[in-house]
Amino acid sequence: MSLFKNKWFSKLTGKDKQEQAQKDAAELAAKEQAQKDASQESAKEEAEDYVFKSWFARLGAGLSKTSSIIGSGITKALTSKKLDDTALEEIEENLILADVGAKAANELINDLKNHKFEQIDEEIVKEKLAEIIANNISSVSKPLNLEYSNIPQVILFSGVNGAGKTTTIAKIASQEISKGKKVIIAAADTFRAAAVQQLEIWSKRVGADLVSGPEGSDPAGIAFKAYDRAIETKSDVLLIDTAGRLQTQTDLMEQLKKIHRVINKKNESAPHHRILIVDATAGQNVLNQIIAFRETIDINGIIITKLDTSSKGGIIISISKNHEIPIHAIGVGEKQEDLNVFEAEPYARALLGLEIEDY
Ligand SMILES: Nc1nc2c(ncn2[C@@H]2O[C@H](COP(=O)(O)OP(=O)(O)O)[C@@H](O)[C@H]2O)c(=O)[nH]1
Ligand SMILES: [Mg+2]
Repeated sequence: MSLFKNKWFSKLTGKDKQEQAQKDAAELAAKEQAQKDASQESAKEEAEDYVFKSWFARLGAGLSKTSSIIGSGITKALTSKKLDDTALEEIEENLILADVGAKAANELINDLKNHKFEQIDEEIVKEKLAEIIANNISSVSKPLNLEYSNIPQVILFSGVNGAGKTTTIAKIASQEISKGKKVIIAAADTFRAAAVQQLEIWSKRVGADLVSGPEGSDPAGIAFKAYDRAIETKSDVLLIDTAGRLQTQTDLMEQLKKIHRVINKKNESAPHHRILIVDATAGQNVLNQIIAFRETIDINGIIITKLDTSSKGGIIISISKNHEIPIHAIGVGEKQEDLNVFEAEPYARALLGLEIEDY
């Protein structure tokens, strides 16, 4: 009995040891995993920091053509270290040159005039003007907010030829896919065969599913087919590319309306986003484009491209003064990472050639 008991006890202790060893091993594994998670997390944070830092750098560089007009205008206007009427007029003229628009430029200058400066120097005036500009445009700065649900979020893109629709769609598709979302692109620009080919290359590169049709086929039919495919494949986002058109081409505007109608019949809240892509180099013409596309498909968002090739970067201020339409994003180059959310303060600082701080 005692032998048996002993044996039993020794067995029990052996089991205890085994359990203890297992427990230790599990604790060690958990600790290692936690360390791994922490280092992955910090690597992710570093990568995010890098993206943001490099975005601010790209934003500053992208707007340099515009900031060299506005910024150097201020430097020149303040050589006498006085912010008198002549200096204010000179600053105003440069704002207009950068396509801020006469009315908006006048309002900004009035705000600047009403500010009591304790000391006048170039840096202080630029800082103040950046603050005034940021306050003026902050209400239109709204990132694209996609509400993922069991039905796809549909975004209809419009804009004149060459504005940057296809490139912007590819950039958005890539950003959504990297978030783990399933994306379908409808190549409803059947006007030119090259347009479909361009999207084929892009969608392969970013990993999106593409619905297209032969050259000259009905764009609304493609949008219709793409919507069904998005439902079947339980996709999160459907991006519809359309043919570039001038706002004055009524038949093409009718075609755009038809795409809108077809999607809206499928789901009355779709297309959830109707985004107009505008090219910053078009300057004040952009304002007429907004009016025309607003009438046609009631656009509810704007993306501005090519700020890097334009000295008319002030156009965003003009847009925000004339239209209460959210500006979702801005493009400062052709690469994927050159499209980012539009934020008032970094933009205003970049416009004046000021340092953009990390925050
Ligand atoms: N520099 C620069 N080029 C851009 C930007 N966005 C688009 N592009 C270029 O503009 C051209 C027309 O773009 P695309 O997307 O085909 O315009 P779409 O006709 O509206 O579809 C292409 O060469 C793009 O690479 C941008 O933000 N900066
Ligand atoms: Mg295109």
